[in-house]
Amino acid sequence: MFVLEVSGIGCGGCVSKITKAIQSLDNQATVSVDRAAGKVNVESNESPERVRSIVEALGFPSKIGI
Ligand SMILES: [Cu+2]
Repeated sequence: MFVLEVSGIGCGGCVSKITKAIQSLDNQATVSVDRAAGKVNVESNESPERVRSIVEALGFPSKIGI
């Protein structure tokens, strides 16, 4: 599992956009979004960097958390 720190998750629509985008890379991915904390927890075989870049391509500045 890895965590992305994501800015600008304003509403539930953003949460579902982000979730769907990650699942389009890996349909087995488990995604859980903590909107208040700006953290997206991802369980996936995809690399954190690929997941980060697809989230960023949606317009959400993202970095890989620790
Ligand atoms: Cu939104």
